[in-house]
Amino acid sequence: MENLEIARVFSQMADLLEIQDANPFRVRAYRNAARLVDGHAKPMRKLVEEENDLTELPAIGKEMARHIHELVETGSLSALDELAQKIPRSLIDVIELPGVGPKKAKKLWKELGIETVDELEHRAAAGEVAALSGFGDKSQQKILTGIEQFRQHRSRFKLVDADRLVMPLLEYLQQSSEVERLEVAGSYRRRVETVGDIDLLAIASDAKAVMERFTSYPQVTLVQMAGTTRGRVSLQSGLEVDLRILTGPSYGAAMVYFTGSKEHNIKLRKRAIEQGSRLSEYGVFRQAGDDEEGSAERDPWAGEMVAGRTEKQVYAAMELPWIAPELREDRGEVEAAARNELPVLVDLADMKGDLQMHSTWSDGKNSIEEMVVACSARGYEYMALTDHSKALAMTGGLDARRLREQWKEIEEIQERHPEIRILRSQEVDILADGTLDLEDEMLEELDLVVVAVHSRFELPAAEQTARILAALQHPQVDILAHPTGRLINRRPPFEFQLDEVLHCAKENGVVVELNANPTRLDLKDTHLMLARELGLRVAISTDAHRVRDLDLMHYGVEQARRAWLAKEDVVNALPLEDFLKRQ
Ligand code: DGT
Ligand code: CA
Ligand code: CA
Ligand code: ZN
Repeated sequence: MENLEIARVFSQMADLLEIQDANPFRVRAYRNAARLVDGHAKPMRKLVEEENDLTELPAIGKEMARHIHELVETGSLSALDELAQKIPRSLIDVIELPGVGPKKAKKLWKELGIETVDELEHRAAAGEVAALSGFGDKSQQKILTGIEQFRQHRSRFKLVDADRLVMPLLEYLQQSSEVERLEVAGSYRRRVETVGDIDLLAIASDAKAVMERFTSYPQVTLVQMAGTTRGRVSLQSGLEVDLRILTGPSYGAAMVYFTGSKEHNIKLRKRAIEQGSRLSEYGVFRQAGDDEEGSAERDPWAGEMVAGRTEKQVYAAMELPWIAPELREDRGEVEAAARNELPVLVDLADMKGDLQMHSTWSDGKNSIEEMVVACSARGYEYMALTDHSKALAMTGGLDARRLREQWKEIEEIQERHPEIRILRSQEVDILADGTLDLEDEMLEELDLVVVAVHSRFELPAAEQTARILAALQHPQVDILAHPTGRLINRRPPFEFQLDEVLHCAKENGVVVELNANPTRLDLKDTHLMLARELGLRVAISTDAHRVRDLDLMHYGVEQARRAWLAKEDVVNALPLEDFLKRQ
């Protein structure tokens, strides 16, 4: 069980205890434990394996330590199961809605019998919630808006969280000798920044055995369905997983179908029809008679099957080259494929450097040398150290004096590591008036100037835009970092005119960042497509705050691929020489 899941169990405990009017001290203990576990660098699983004393962790007492052991060893928590006997588990989602909380959830449950978000939506829409004492029209409206947000955000998992939850499940299933092939399709395979659910496809020598193994995965809290070829379960984390068991001759067609997107599939099916064939999750079939539509409804295998085993064959049967999953969004990829004009997408192996990272000089967790060794180990030719500037005092941002001291250290480390070029840089704050948080003479001595907005997100759009435009016009600026400021599922982008900013970046030769941190992914895919159309170049940077964050680069590359970017569009895919000479 992963930290994320353990943390979720703890916060569910806290929610249910709160509804029970349990001792607030106990509730807080669970909340604190949840926060600690979620933020902990090392998996609890490992700590337990290595027989560490968990009570040495802050916020973990004897009871929490026992719980963690139980969760790691059994995948569930008996204390939560006991609580859920008295209080429906589904109330947890209700409690976590904006404008609800434990007290109101309890009232909704006791007085209206509401146990789920769906029921709450129903009853609120019918006006029944406003009639409860302590609620009223306003509060009812707030709940309805909250439910909308819940459906948009909370029900979707960040890709990185999905990765953490899916990997152990795949490993578990693959341990079974009956599994011959197993892959993830859906939005996960398209590397969408958030996923609604997970779609697994498998070929099995014994479908029944594999289905049984799937539904008995220790993290399963609910088996929604378990047929012979399809199963669907909910996991402890709230993630829902579909498993479909397929046959070899249709595997490729099913991969195309279940990878989606739905819009991509619709476009493909239309093309098939135009070519006198039929595409389905079973394969590509040549039309036999004139009564095609009808016969296919009666028999999905009607007509002559011309492809199905591999995706490549399925696309080829429609006279198309294979299309990378990241492109399958019906954003022109089918048309481009038909003209044989698909871009050669940037790949993780193309990346030659990382242009944003922090060290212990500001808010990073590793020393400069540790970061250098790690970048060098990743085969990079260059790296930029971008500790914060002084306006971000809470991060220990550097003023001119400390920056010069840092340069001395960089120089020494550079001598020991000639294999990688360490660029002197800084993540310079764009101040509220659009000026930069570092003196011009210092900016001139930097190898790379990265600028970013970290404050005053609430400025009116016109002011925010003007602020950023002013910064971009500064002659020393090289890169605009995390341009929209959004945090996925947590904070919307601040309000400003992105198109104006992109135009201004183009005019001033400023590169825009694609921050690869999976919570940011900023710019996002559709924005990057705009940037690409304008001929802007993009820097894919991890914004690492510790060595292991450097491995988040692939999330950036995947997002870049979704935006059709080739390596030529990515400035840090350039070899060192070209990077230094770039315009
Ligand atoms: P998600 O789970 O919301 O992140 O997004 P997806 O794309 O994984 O969607 P999901 O899980 O509902 O379905 C997986 C794939 O199955 C989807 O990408 C395309 C295919 N699919 C599902 N429903 C339909 C449909 O009604 N028509 C077509 N053409 N394809 C569908
Ligand atoms: Ca899905
Ligand atoms: Ca699904
Ligand atoms: Zn930043």
